[in-house]
Amino acid sequence: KLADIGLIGLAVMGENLVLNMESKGFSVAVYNRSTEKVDKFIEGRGAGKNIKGTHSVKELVEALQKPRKVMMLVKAGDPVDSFIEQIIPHLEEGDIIIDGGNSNFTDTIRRTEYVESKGFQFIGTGVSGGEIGALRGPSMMPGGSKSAWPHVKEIFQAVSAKVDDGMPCCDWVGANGAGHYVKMIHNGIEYGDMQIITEAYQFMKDVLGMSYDEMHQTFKKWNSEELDSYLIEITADILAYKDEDGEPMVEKILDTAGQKGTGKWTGIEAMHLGVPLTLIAESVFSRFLSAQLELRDQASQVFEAPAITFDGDKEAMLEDLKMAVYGAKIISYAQGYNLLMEASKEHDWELNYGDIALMWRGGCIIRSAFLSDIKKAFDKNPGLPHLLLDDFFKEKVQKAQTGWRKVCAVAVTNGIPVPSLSAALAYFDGFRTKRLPANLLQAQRDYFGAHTYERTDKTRGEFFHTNWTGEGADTVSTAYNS
Ligand code: 2AM
Repeated sequence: KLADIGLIGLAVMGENLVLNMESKGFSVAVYNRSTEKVDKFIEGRGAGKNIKGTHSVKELVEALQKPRKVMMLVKAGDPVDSFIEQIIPHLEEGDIIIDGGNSNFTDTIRRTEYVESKGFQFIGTGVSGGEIGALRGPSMMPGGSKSAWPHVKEIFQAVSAKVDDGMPCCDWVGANGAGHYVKMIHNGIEYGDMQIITEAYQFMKDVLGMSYDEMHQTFKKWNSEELDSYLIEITADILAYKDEDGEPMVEKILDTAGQKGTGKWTGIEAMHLGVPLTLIAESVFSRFLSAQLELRDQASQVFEAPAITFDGDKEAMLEDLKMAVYGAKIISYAQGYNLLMEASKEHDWELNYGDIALMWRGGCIIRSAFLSDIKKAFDKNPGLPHLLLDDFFKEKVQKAQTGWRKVCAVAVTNGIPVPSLSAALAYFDGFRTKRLPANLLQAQRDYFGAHTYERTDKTRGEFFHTNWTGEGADTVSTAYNS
């Protein structure tokens, strides 16, 4: 009997996804470049299950029901292109190649076009949730050849995480690279969420002088309130974890953050599309700063930190801190959605923002109760131009700002860095300010480069130049903008 789907790439994500598919009643054929891993899997975790091991791409493809679905979970980059070349000669019209790796969306756009040009279909899908997610139900974000979706929908939605009344955290995202784009934004938001939490941790530890047990209790409490989320939950767990000598494990870990680049991609995308994605960008930069260990070590010997002067009400400050985290989180998602909206226009994806919130609601690293509120906001108004203009979030940010401002002020006074909490607040203040000082900026540009400006008392699109010094010519700058 032919298998329902084929999977290439038996690293831990691949293995777990295969076991997940099989547990939902699908038969799976598997292949891996190093074929000994196929045998090991079939004899080990895959033993006695409806899983067929194969030892070549040809054998894999021939083991599948038509239209064939060949899914790759291999290292992003060249290996994906190499497998596409190996798979194509064995396909027939209507067959589908699926890339479930962490590919850059621009590669997915290119591959969709390429595979379609050969007469086949391509899906690039984000898969989030780590190893456990892959096994128990990940969040899945598929995009690519739309005509392929009806053929994989049943399998994808069966294996994906479910929330509330059984809603799958997987739906069609959009054409070509849309799925991997949404996965990229997910990862950027994940960087932001993690950074905000670490800033709260440092504030608790260094300003409020809290013990690890107290911090554990606080995050546990937060996880039962509006911040209820996977990342807050694991933070509570982590802070309670003691090393063999009884010391908090976290204290033993070197403070230099790693990254695989998806947060960086999100930041670069924001630059490309001109979107103020300040919180995620700060989070990426904060990781870079953490990685400059030696420079920081030198600087810490050169500069004295201000003495911590906080002597207020700790409990009240903790409520303020929660509001700071909550307010910044709203800003981060608002900025992320702002980028999604611009990308949707740029690439004609017609993204469904409520569905995206639902896909992130369970299974993935940023899963949280909060995402239900985002889903509600877009269900209420699918054309909502910005999350902060939704009544629910507007009210929440209004309420959060008092405590949030206090936290930033106390942090600044005490010399504790809160780059993301404060960048988000600065964004909020800029966003709600009717008149920004960009009028002066335009004047400067016109002064030194005759770049012209628009006037408050004339219609938009009419440009003016002032001869500021009396020495410049009347010629204005056009294409050449220095
Ligand atoms: P391997 O077991 O043969 O190394 C995650 O690393 C998955 O991607 C593994 O299944 C791994 O196969 C595969 N992979 C990594 N680099 C690859 C390459 N250059 N060509 C084919 N598969 C690769």
